[in-house]
Amino acid sequence: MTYEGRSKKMATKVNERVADAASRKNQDNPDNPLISSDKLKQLYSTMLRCRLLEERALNLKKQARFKGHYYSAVGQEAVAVGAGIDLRPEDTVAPSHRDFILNLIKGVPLTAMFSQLYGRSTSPDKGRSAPTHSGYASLNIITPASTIAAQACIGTGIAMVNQMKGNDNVVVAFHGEGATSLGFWHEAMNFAGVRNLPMVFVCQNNLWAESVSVKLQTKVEDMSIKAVAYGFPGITVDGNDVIAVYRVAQEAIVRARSGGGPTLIEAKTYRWYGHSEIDPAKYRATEELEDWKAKDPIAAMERYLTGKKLFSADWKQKITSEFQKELDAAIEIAEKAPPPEPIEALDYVYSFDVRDRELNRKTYSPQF
Ligand SMILES: Cc1ncc(C[n+]2csc(CCOP(=O)(O)OP(=O)(O)O)c2C)c(N)n1
Repeated sequence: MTYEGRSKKMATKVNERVADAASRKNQDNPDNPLISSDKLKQLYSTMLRCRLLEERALNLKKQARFKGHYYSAVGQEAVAVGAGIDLRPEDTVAPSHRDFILNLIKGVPLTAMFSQLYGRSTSPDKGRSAPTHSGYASLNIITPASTIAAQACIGTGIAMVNQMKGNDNVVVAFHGEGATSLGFWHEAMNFAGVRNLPMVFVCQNNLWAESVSVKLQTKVEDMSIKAVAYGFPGITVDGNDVIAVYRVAQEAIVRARSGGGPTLIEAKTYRWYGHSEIDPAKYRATEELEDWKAKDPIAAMERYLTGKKLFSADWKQKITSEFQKELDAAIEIAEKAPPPEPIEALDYVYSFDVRDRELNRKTYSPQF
């Protein structure tokens, strides 16, 4: 069988299982296969809160209220929400630079998130990885590194630890399609496949890696096909359909938890803004952006919920105004918090002896 044929067969198998599961009626709500009304509403409200957070953070950056860059995920919210919403605190998220909202989804307090953006002493890592390279140890969110795809490798190490300990925790690694062109990513995929690790790779294919089109990065149309080389399922899903992402991710997570090994999910989506706040994204056509804006995952879910009589403008307004107040409060705390003391930069880096040397470089004389 050809390479494409094998991959399609694998993807079809996964599709069949998803369809099977979907056809079983949800006992809580027989009108909605698998997903309860509460879950549907939670998927929507979480996407909305992610959008509000992203827009606010980007605007603060544009006003130069904090330093560094901001990599907005506006337009892509359905992927992080669909794949991340039901993760347990013990599950690990291995994020990339565009995944700040995963912190919100996994339950990191907003005060910690904004303190991180502002690099304040109140941030979990005392400003070391500001602004968006934001991790949170107690909820098992690895701090992203700038090095693309690096976190996928670190994620495999954590998945291996989970496997050795015999627990049922999973690791979900998020990255862009650009990451799939890097050696790190292939090493992580290979290792996860060989060891049958409890892991899910979520590739957010937004068509651009900075200014490089996906067509200049890889000859394959679907990134999911790359899983074939590593012997585990790959599946492509509409990344602007939060229900589709949720179903596919649930299936992959359940399989990983129960010893069935890794899955690669490719979610096709789009970032509305430039790579970071300084990028006007002139390399892409206006029509392309407009086409994708018409596929806004949040508006699509509003239409879906309206059809199910689960949506009202008042409800949306209530979520919006309550969350804006929470954002105001967290931003105020971050803005008022002091920066870390310069000397704290040496904590966790140098032992105390070496610290003395570093602090007194001009006068230091070694003691023998
Ligand atoms: C190893 C490495 N190469 C290049 C860069 C510079 N860089 C930062 S983000 C980025 C684009 C990544 O694209 P993708 O993985 O598709 O994620 P997206 O930004 O689209 O979310 C690049 C090339 C880097 N940080 N690390």
